[in-house]
Amino acid sequence: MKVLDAEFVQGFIRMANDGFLQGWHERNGGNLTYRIKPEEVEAVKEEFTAKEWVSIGTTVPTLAGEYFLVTGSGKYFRNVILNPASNIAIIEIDSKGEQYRIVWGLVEGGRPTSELPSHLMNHEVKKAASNGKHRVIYHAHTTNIIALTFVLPLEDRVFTRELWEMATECPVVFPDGVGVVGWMVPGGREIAVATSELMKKYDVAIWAHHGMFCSGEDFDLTFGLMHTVEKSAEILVKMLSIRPDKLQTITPQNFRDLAHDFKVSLPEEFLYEK
Ligand code: 2HA
Ligand code: ZN
Repeated sequence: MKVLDAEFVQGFIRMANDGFLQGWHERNGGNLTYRIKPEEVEAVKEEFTAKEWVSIGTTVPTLAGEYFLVTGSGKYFRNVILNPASNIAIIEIDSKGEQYRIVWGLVEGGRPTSELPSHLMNHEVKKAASNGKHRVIYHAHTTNIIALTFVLPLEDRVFTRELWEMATECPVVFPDGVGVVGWMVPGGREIAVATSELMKKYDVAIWAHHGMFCSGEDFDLTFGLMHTVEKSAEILVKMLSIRPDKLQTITPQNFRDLAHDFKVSLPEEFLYEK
């Protein structure tokens, strides 16, 4: 089968375009990676031609031998749907988890996303934490979440609680909460380590004054998670723009009742009295 005919490639392209249409990918902002299933690699590998090995910049031993579909560094999400073979690539990880090589795509040249260290370290953590189920890592420049990082304390418990309060579905969609890292230089190992540390506990990590990372099992769940968190942030921005306080809200006991009926467990650390 041709790479571009494969369902996982079509799903990846659609997600990139959906993210662009949301306004989360100005210029070359954001990046997306998918850990390809062995049977999906098998189905398309006749089209692979391997390029040279390149250092990842960090070590991901538990991803040795895995293949990823990734967006390209400096490439624009809005162009992915028009010309996927020039804007995305399939990469293979070496047997030690230290290097990658391009086996398909980026036909006009280029490298995988500048955030490859963060993506791969997140994949390592989520692969282990989900028994291999999580396959998608998504980074986007979500406007309202970024705005909130200028006015809310950069604490997991504050972001989680405020986002939960803005829409009843939120605690059901992200019951583990969200993590936050303070401003850091993007692209390197340091921010990758900080993000993957948060990913041990959460499926969502917020980068102050920059954007968000989400992890999930498939494209629908991961896009849906990003969309839900950002929608909640939008409501909070609107609410704060109307007046700084709330006349009424969802209370800690309301959350406990919701958790009971929807059979999710909501950590008490987020249900503090204000
Ligand atoms: O330009 O989003 O964080 C890609 C990015 C870097
Ligand atoms: Zn970014």
